[in-house]
Order: sequence, then C-alpha cells, then structure tokens
Amino acid sequence: MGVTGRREALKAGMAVAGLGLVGFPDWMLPALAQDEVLVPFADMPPALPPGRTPLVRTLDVRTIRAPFTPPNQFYTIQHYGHPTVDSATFRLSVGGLVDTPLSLSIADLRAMGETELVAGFECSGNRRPLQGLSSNGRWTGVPLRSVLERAGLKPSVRELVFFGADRGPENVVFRAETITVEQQFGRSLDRDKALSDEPFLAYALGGEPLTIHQGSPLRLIVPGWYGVSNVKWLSHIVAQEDEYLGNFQARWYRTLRGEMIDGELRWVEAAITAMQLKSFIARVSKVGTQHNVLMVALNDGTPLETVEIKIDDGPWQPSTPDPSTTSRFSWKLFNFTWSGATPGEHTLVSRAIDVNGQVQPTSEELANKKTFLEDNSQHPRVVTVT
Ligand SMILES: Nc1nc2c(c(=O)[nH]1)N[C@H]1C(S)=C(S)[C@@H](COP(=O)(O)O)O[C@H]1N2
Ligand SMILES: [Mo]
Repeated sequence: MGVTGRREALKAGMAVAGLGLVGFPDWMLPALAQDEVLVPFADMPPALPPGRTPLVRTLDVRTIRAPFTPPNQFYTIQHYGHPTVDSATFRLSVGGLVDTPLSLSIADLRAMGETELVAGFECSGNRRPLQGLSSNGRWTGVPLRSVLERAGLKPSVRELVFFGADRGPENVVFRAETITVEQQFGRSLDRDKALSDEPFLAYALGGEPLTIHQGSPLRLIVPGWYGVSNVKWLSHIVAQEDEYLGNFQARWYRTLRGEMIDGELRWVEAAITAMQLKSFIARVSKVGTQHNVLMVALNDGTPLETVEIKIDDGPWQPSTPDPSTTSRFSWKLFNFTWSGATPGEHTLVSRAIDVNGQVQPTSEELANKKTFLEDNSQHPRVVTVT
C-alpha cells in the first residue's frame, strides 16, 4: 500500500472511531489497518474535551503512532501563557557565579553542535482517565554542559537556576503574610546534575525549530524527569550558591508521601524530579476476531524488564516491545495480541517492571501519597467486546 493508501486507510479508521481528520503529514503512518477499528474505553469520553485554554493540548493516546509524537500533536501546558520571544534577536544569558558571562544567539548555539536527543516525558499531573499529558520527541540542540563549561562555573556554585521568559504574579506565603511579587517561571538543578551527561538545550523538535507551544526558540530538557523541569522559552541561566526556592521548585511541584522509615511512618515532602515507573494502555483495537493492545511506558531511563498485561482475573502476561522505541529516554511502546476475547465487558490493566525488579504500583499501594502529582499507579481500562 502506498503512502496515500495508508493515509486513506488511517482516515477511514479514524472516521469509524469518530476522530478528527485534519492534516496528517506523510511520515505519520497509521498503526490501524483498513479493517481495524478502535474499541472504546468505558472510562474515556468518545470525543476528548478541548483543552482548558487554546494554549493547553492533550494528546489523544489512542492515536499514538510509533515512535514520535508529531510536533503539532505534542501535549502542551504551562502556567502563565505564552511569552513573545523573537528568535532573531533572542539571546540566552548565562550569568551569576561564572568566570565568563555569556549571551548566546540561536546561531551561536547551533555553531556549538547539532546533537540529537530522543526524550519522552509526561507532566507530573498526568493521570487517568486521559493520560494525555505525555509525548515523545526527537530534539536537536546542545548538551547543557557545553554551555556551562564555556561560561566556567566558580567553585562555590551549587545550583543552576533556569528562567523562562514567561512571568506572572506569585503569592509567597511568609508566616501570617501573603506577599505577591511578579517573577519568571524558574526551576533549578544542582551542580552535579547540571554538569552530567543528560540535561540538554533544545532548539528543534522533529527537525523543525521549536514552536511557541514547545518553548521557542530554546528550552531545557532534563531526560528522564517530569515535564516541569523542561523550562520553555529559556532566557536566563543563573549560577548560584544558595538553593533555589521559587514557587515552581519548592511549593507547587512537591509530593507528600508517608514512608515507613526505621519502623515509623514519616511524612516526606520531595521535589518533583525523576519520572516514576509507569505504563498505561493507550489503545485497544479490533481486526476480525483478534484484538491488539498498545501500551506506553515511561520512567527515569532505567532499562525496563517488561510490561505485562492482565485481563480480568487472568494471569499477568508479557507483551512485545516495539523495536523503534528502545533508546534510553524514549517512551517505550509495547504491543499485545489478545486472542479469543469473549463478548462482553473486560478490564485490562498493564504494569511495567524495570531491570532492578521495581514494579509499577497499584493505586492502593499509593494510598500514602497525599498529593495528586506523580500518579504512576496501574490504570485499569474497561472495554466492551462485541
Ligand atoms: N517557561 C515555562 N516552562 C515550562 C512551564 C511553564 O509554565 N513555563 N511548564 C512546565 C510544565 S508543568 C510542563 S508539564 C512542561 C510542558 O511542556 P510541553 O508544553 O512542551 O509539553 O513544560 C514545563 N516548562
Ligand atoms: Mo507539568
């Protein structure tokens, strides 16, 4: 089947599923064959609600095609809205406790190298029923370390703060007082993490300059960490000795968990950093009498052992990894062929297991997590087989 044929088949499949038909690029090949139809999830509305504002977009996980999310479908969210940054006059400023303060244009950064990074991530607030705040991208840019080495960090530096061009008023609660100050969106990395191999300054996604949604002209990507670390519209990097305690570092992005430590339940408040081991069922489709199940897994980059699926009260069964999503920080896709499904309602649930034997928890096992971020619980999906 030619590309056009496949596109037509995709449109047919999507039309059956009642989804939109707008502008599929040629490289976006359908996973659904002509006679393959989506099996609706009972916990998911048939048409996804539009984003809360035009600036928020969820990915309809039922449309996932391996391996990358098309840039115009990449999920997107932010706190203040979109700042206007002119990429032609843009300069990244690197200052604070450095030997040589820098002011770098996109051309300067491109001249430092065109490295590629495959990284998928989710918002730490991503959860059931949509699971739509996650995507996978092929980014082009420069390792953060190259820029920091060019600036030269003073020995006293312990923290690097990354500010976006977006700003807004934030309430800072101090004892009985609430003080409102305008500030830029900011996140930080400690010195070792910032100088490690992973953090990356990206100016392109899918081979094209970043769109304003994904942080044009420049953003930080911390592979294996939740989305909030990936500062969009990056404008300033500040090297400092003190820990950064800004709103989006110290207050909004925290998890409160009860943990048994030395036999006592202690309440631990931790910043949102590395992604917790997670998988979810993205699509169930039917071809003839057979069903295909697509699963997505994300974590901090620790190699996965397997993603298993359980149907009703059956045993956990292994699924098959998609060979196009094996790079370390890519999201991982897994397929399972479900044969002999009987008519009626069925509950399907997946769980990821990494090479260290860590198993994705059930929601009961997360009962001591009191804040909603970092919900990596197993997510049962209910489908009706006809
Ligand atoms: N400058 C800036 N960067 C930001 C944010 C923001 O509000 N401002 N939001 C963060 C959050 S919470 C997430 S989940 C990701 C979303 O990135 P995306 O829109 O490319 O998917 O951006 C992060 N980077
Ligand atoms: Mo987020």
